[in-house]
Amino acid sequence: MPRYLISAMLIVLVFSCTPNKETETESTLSAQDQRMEWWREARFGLFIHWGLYAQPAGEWKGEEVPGISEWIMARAKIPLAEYEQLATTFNPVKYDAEAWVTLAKEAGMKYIVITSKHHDGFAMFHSKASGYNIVDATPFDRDPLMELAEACEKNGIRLGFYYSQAQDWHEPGGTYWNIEQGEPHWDPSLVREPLMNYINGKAVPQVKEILENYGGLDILWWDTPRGMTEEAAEALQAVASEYPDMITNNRLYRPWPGDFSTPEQHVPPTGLDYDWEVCMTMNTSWGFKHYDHNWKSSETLIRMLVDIASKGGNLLLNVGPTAEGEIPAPSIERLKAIGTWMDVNGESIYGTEASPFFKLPWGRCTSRATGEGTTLYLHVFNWPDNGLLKLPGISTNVSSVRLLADQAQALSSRFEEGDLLIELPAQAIDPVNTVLVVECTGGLDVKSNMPSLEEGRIVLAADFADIHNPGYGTHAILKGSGEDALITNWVDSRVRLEWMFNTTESGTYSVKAQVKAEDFSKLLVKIGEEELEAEVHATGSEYSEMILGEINISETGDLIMSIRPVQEDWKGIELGTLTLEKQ
Ligand code: FHN
Repeated sequence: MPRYLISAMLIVLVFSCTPNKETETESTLSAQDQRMEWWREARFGLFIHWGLYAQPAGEWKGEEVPGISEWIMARAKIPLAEYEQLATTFNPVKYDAEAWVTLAKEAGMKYIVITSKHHDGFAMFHSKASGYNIVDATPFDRDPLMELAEACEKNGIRLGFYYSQAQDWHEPGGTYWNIEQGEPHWDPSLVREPLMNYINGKAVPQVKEILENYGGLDILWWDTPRGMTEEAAEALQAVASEYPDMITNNRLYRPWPGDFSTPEQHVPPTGLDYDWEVCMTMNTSWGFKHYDHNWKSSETLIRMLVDIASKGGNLLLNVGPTAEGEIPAPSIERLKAIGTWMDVNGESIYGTEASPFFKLPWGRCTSRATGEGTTLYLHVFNWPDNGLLKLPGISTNVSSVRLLADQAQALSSRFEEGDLLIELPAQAIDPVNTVLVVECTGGLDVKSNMPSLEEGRIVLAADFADIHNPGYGTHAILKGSGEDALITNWVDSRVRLEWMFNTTESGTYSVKAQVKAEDFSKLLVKIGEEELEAEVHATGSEYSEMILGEINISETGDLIMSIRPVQEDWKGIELGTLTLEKQ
């Protein structure tokens, strides 16, 4: 059963039902579709993590504090009274809301979500419910979120506020990370009170303030429901539901569907059966951390946006402004590079739908229904050496193939053995991602290119793997395509790989793999209920083909093979093509 249905059912159990459930579900769904319309069109937004934590910027009393910078208060176990002192010097005089909004717009973003209150409990807006806010507690005599709301309104950018509804490390009733494990708050001066004191005394009034005073928010972005209760969620939801056009995410409570789900710091390997938005940092920390130089390249970010759009999701890309109120230069550089690409290619992202193809080794596809048929946008990451781009298993009428960046140039195409072959210019227009526009008229039928049994073998190329990377951790990276495709950087033992394939014959199969390993590691290969523990011996700096063992496949049809590290015996490997051979 799809996850959203399970969640929806649980919500119905948790929160009261109406006498006519069916009618309500139908009308709720269509109201949801309506309020989600702009968001589905937008595809790309800016996340801003900005608060007092930008001042220490990852360092406390001369020591670097590991982890994400907005967590410094908890990580360094800073007593309230000391952390509060940050407010007395927080004075972001270089803050320019118009400049931030213009930058987001230039990057091709259509909405902004900013932290109105993060876990440290400090409100970045003028709050009557708590004096611990930027207007009343700092020398900065301005409400930056009011200025941002005005700039967004002026520039036609949608606005959302992030609000940490459960974790509030500053309040006696607020929760913190290990509260559910019974761990005490690190500051004993904070004499604990019931959660509802905080919810009714601060969270509900503040949420009312942000919803009432900032011109009507488009998104309310809840975060970390640690220690939340049904009662607390009900109280907050009662406020949010006064704003039926506003979108909320799924983090109010567990389980809670909201309007969209929020994969964090990783891109799901396939599309999800629910609206979703990946939230992602450009370096590692959400809040500004002055020594976090782990920047993703513009190429990675552009391809990530495309990858997400090709699976039907949105990208909320983060910046962490400084305590002076400036967006760091490396973030600006990347946003501008994305904007340059979006200026030319935005049509292939906004309002598009997921790819109809199973896998495209050379890149990604986004699509759009037209009056006459379908427009396919082919995002070519790897420009083929032979000048021919293969669109596998497609049956349709192609009325034209053009380069999005140079529409005057029509490209020749022909069908061969059920594939569409497109003749490309010798050079890619944009080595990061050149987009082709294929106009299809009439129906569109796509035959899956899922690997299948042919002459006793099933070939599972690395670029056909679904990579399940953890949100926080080292990500495995796919390099190259086709026979040359490799899974590199597979060091985190939580990363697992999956391949879908089809077989018409059950029986015993040997599993062969091209592997590079500097040390001994163990893997668990699984197909259905069958498992194979495989030993990978060091190969040195070269790839070597090795037999991982034999596995029984008891069913036929579409199946999934997964490979995961054996945690205690994992040193990391690189992986090329896998082959299953019928014995
Ligand atoms: O703990 C927070 C973290 O600081 C950051 O705000 C992210 C953004 O999605 N949310 C939480 C972790 O899931």
